[in-house]
Amino acid sequence: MNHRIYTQLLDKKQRGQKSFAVLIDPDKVNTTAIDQLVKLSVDAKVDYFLVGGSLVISNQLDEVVQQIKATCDIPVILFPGSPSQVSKYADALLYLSLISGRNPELLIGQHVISAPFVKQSGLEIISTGYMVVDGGAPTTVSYISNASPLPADKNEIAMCTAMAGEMLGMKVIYMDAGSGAKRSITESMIQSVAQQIDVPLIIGGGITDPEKAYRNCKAGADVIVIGNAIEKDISLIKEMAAAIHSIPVKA
Ligand code: 1GP
Repeated sequence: MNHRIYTQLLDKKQRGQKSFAVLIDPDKVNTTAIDQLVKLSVDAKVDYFLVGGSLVISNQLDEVVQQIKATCDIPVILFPGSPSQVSKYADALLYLSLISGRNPELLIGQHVISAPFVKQSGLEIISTGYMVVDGGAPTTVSYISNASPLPADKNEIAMCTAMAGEMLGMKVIYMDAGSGAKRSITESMIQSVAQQIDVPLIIGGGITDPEKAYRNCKAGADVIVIGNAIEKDISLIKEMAAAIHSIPVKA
């Protein structure tokens, strides 16, 4: 297995270089929309595409990934909502264990069932401690996961969960307020977690303005994921990228 994407994430973290990932839900795009999204993303120097959704109904994951790969060099990372969301055409896969929940199926059960299939894909697998934080609305992810989200004001729980994830060997921590969250994750929670872990920290859910994305990076996020806000206004890609990339990189 290659470690290209992960090595790049670590390298960027070391230099304090922040990344912007655009989330694409394969259920919500068509060929024209993907072309437009890719063009704007290339122009804005988007770092990654995250492809997936909690509820992929359509069967077009392979097609979506292939179309992106055929038109640009931006790495495509799968963000699967279920074990069936695997496409060998992507660059890597976030192998998510829902460490904020206590549903054994999403901690390890589904992984056991899908392991041979995931391995066979040949994808770069990035073990991910996935933490769903209460975003003020029951989002698809919290419903599907059937696990209570981590309370938004309990920084200590978030901190200890992330530390445990890292010590268990997870390569990244992804804190998610859920797609379309009313409240994104607070800067104080991001800061508490970032101070305690060395692995890259991905933050997403309900980020709608560039200022918020910038503040999240300042608080310690290494990768900012945005889906909903861009679905609503595609021109936001440019502003979001500019805000995230404005954080100075260490020499
Ligand atoms: C959801 O973190 C992602 O899993 C992104 O959330 O769609 O609210 O940007 P939004």
